[in-house]
Amino acid sequence: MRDSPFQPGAARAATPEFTRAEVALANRNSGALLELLDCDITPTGTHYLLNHFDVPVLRAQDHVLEFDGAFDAPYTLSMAEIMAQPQVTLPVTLECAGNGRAGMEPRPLSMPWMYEAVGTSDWTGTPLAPLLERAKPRGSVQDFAFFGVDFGYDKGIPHHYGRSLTPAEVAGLDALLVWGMNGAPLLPQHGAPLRLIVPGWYGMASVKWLGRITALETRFDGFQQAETYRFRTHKDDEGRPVTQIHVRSLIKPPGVPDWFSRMRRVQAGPVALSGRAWSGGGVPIAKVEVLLDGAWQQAQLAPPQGRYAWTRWQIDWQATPGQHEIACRATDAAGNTQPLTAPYNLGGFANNAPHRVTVEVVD
Ligand SMILES: Nc1nc2c(c(=O)[nH]1)N[C@H]1C(S)=C(S)[C@@H](COP(=O)(O)O)O[C@H]1N2
Ligand SMILES: [Mo]
Repeated sequence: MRDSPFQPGAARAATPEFTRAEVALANRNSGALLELLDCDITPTGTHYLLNHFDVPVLRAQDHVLEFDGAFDAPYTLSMAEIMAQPQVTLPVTLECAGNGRAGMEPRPLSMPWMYEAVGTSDWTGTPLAPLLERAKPRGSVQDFAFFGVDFGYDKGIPHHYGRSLTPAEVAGLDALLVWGMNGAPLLPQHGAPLRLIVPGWYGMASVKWLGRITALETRFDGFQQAETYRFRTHKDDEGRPVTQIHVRSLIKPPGVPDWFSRMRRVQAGPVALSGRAWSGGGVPIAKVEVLLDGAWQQAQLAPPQGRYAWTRWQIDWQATPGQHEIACRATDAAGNTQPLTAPYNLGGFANNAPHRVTVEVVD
């Protein structure tokens, strides 16, 4: 394994591709380590992060969740009262809607995710719906708005991070109020002491540092709901809201990496390739295909890990010397397949084009 297929100092181009602001965002918002895709549950400290503003440090003993607005019985709950509710633990794959953004042309300027904005955790909490019911929402309610404690500016607009769900969406989703992650209390950067988890939807719906739920008799028009997280093709396009996760898959990169280029060195011969595939809305994965030596070949799927969690796939490859590009693409049970090029949108959302990995196979 000592012969190097990589040139010393090759590919260290000085041309800046990403702006300083994008690199600064990438330093704050870490992504998954693809070599850990073998783990059914992403080790907690390696779960991706997406924090729009600053991480608030909140004490569970002081934190409360307020229900206000168009409820007939508005109330406030302490963390102790929330944690005394019926408890469930659910494995859920969370993915940022911006995953794949850096691969869109032209690249929208925001967090420059390539492939790594995804992870699976065992989330512990209590169902949201019964606690909303207890506050007696009026029949006229159109939206429930969920507000984080975090506050900042985007495009000049000051706001608490806030997202909404309609009463029909709440009824159809298994949303949880969550205080635990992988058997431990939530970490500050993942929303401690309380967050929402909306299984099957992109991560933006899973509001962290949840402090207030407001029932509205109009549609919620907060920045993170109405201004962003929409599929828009031009500036004046009203767009469609980003909701469920689109089908996607990743490869655990085989062999060993080159530090700078991340290209892989693989020994010729049989190679066991594996990875993960997932879709949104609780729809199972039906098929994963892997591009090997120019042909898409069907991988084997492991049994599903849960309705909202990713599925492991594997395939054997006879690697022959030379440079190869391998790729994978999944199809879900609703018949959605990853497109070779995802449709462009201004926000760079839901780019689920196949994951491609370049490998140098050596004898
Ligand atoms: N309050 C609050 N909630 C938030 C965010 C945020 O910035 N503030 N980011 C959202 C986005 S865009 C994503 S992808 C997920 C990321 O959750 P994680 O950092 O725990 O992986 O949290 C969501 N919830
Ligand atoms: Mo996100």
